[in-house]
Amino acid sequence: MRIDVITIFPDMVTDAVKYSVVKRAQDNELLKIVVHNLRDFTHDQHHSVDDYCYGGGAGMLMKPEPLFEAVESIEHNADDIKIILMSPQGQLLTQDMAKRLSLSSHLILICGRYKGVDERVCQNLITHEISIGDYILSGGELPALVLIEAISRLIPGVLGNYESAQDDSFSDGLLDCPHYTRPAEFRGMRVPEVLLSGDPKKIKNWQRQQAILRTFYKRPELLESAPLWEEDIEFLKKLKEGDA
Ligand code: 4F9
Repeated sequence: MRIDVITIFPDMVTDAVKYSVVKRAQDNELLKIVVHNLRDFTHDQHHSVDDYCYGGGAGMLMKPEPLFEAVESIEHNADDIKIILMSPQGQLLTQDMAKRLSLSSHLILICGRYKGVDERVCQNLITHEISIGDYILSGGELPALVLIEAISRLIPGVLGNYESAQDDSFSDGLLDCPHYTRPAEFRGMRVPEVLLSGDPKKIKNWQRQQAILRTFYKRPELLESAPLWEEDIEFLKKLKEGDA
């Protein structure tokens, strides 16, 4: 997979992709990340990438010419590319979306700054608009890095078998159950006895119920789309009746 990033802060992106799983993906040649400085595609003396808004109002807008030229400078196959603008107006990033994007062969991520980008960029250059949440940031660089990390982990071969197997059991639409490590007792706080029991069936059962319990209290809306077993539904019913 190849990801091109267009930004006015290239160092911010180049530095951040030198760590952890994203670094490993690149080292193993499963992912190639190329960062482009938007100012390299300006032609005026001041290398301006932004300008005032027609119709007035506060704030600057990103100019269309450098963005079009930056995208056009990237060699790509037209039918197999997604040109993505990181924007608070985009579709909300989810694990499912990351999974779908991880199957792509080429992404171009555009990091907006200022008040946004000229509408002609949205209408005629980009193919997707993605948000990482309902809050305002100063620019799309951190959102682009979040997207890169979420996608990198899903590229086949990037995670070891152990890591991805671990992931599978938690990407079942529920929050994870609580985990404990040694010591079995710390300052009077004990690890739940069932985990010390050595009974794998009992432990699995407890972990599943804890995952449902947590999801029920912390993120109840997730239960509506999580695939549940009959025992889960039974347990949930008891929970709702205040019986568990
Ligand atoms: C982009 C916020 C994606 C959330 C870009 C200001 C942004 C953002 N997700 N905010 N520029």
